[in-house]
Amino acid sequence: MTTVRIIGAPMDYGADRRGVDMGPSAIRYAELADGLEQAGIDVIDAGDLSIPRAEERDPDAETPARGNAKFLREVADVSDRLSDRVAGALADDEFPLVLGGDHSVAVGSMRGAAREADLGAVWFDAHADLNTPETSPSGNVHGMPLAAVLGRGAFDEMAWAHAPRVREESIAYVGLRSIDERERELVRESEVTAFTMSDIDARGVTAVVEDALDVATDGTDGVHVSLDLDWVDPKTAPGVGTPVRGGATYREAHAAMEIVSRYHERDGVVRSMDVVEVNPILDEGNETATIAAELTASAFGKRIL
Ligand code: B3U
Ligand code: MN
Ligand code: MN
Repeated sequence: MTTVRIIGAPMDYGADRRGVDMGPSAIRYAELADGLEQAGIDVIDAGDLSIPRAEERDPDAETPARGNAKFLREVADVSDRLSDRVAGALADDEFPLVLGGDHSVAVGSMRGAAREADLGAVWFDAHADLNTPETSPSGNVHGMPLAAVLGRGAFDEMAWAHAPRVREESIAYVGLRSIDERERELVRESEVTAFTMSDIDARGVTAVVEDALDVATDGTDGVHVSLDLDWVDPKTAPGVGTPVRGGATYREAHAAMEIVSRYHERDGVVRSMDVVEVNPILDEGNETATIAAELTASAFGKRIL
């Protein structure tokens, strides 16, 4: 039986709007553990990493090659500690489930999961998260985690960021619909496979997610699933920092997670997962956290019947 180890990463250094630091609490409150248990999963909650409040820190502290990236020193520290926790869960034969926090937590998740394995990734997101400190229009690291693990731009020099066992060609986006001007070039020129919302419209979510999982499993030892709740349409999941209309419907989102679970049941390929960008301050009645918990249970095999 699979044992999931929940690791909370209440970090909001990577985002402009405060609130995602409350994500882990809100997702737990939405009965994540119950949902997973209903899917036949054993759950261990390892609690939260302790993370100083952003107000107590200096966003512009000097770090080498920081560019305009904010709170880089703090993100680096969390990333190092989180990657140890994720690698520790895997060493104990448990499945690391990281609750964010903003999407920069994925750097720690992926570095931890890629320590002993060649790691692919399926990135459910409205955004490409491929900015570097040089190209980012906002300076927010939550728009950069994929560039970080790939060691692109200034991240090349940063040992806390670069995960050498993650290759571009093993990464697939699902649901893109908001990409910055300079980032568009980066995505086009990269080896990352990009499935946009247009692909979902044209081909249906099932075919797209199967293709994405094929990309991420091909030639790797396992797959990281990164679920940014802004992938889902903001009418359904309003509690996110950077909502973009035209996202996945409630049913499409569940269908996608059910495909993830089927792949996992068949080949045991999914190695780690993070659920990020839930912002309870912007939410309506904890709806987004509830959907996050439900989608996670679907990803672990909870079915209607
Ligand atoms: N691409 C923009 C916006 C953004 C990225 N990820 C989120 N928002 N959540 C940026 O700031 O890099
Ligand atoms: Mn993201
Ligand atoms: Mn996003």
